[in-house]
Amino acid sequence: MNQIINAHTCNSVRSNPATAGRLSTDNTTAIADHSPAQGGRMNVQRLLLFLAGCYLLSANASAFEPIFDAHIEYGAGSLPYSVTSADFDGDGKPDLAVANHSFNTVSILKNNGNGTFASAVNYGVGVNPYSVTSADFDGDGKPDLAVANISSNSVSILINRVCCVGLTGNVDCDLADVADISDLTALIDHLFISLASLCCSAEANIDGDLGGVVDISDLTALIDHLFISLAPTAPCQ
Ligand SMILES: [Ca+2]
Ligand SMILES: [Ca+2]
Ligand SMILES: [Ca+2]
Ligand SMILES: [Ca+2]
Repeated sequence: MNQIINAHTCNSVRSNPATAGRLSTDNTTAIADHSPAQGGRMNVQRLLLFLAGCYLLSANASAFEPIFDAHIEYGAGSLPYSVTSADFDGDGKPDLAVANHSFNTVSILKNNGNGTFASAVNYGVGVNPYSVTSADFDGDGKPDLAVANISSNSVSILINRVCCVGLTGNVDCDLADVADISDLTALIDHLFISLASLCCSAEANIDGDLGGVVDISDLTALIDHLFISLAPTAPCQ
């Protein structure tokens, strides 16, 4: 099959099937010439191959053809100069970070999971942020932020400290996100001994009550998880 298969030749055949008989590498040799003297049977086979190629070309082209809905506006800070995307809260859906030049902030817009985004939450950075990018700078698996500040000649690094991802129980906020005896100790300390504040109260809401209260019920749930039923802890809220 020596004819050129591209959008031009395919469209030519679609718009005028009669041209099929003239398509070939040099557009002069007949492909679908039915004359026995011209080897018509072989040329019909080549025409079928050509049309199959057009079909594949069309299928591949449609797979990459972008079609966008009307735009939706979300508020950020003043003079947003730069935007990047990463899954900042670990729910598997890409979120947005926007550098706001005049507000000296970065806005984080969490992905609702259906193509919409939650309202911006702002974090302070240097003076007149000009661009923002994301990478895991501390190696904990969570994307962090780096912001270039044009007027303070600096880069702001914002380490991502996601509070509770997946299941609860990592009361001591260890980087491996493991629920074990250390978390039981931390919870007992919080509830009965030093009453120290928690690094992430959502991790300690182990029974998953909707109010997010951390109390003896959570201690009971953690003991059950670790020593008795071994049932999974409640999901983070
Ligand atoms: Ca996300
Ligand atoms: Ca990180
Ligand atoms: Ca832990
Ligand atoms: Ca609770």
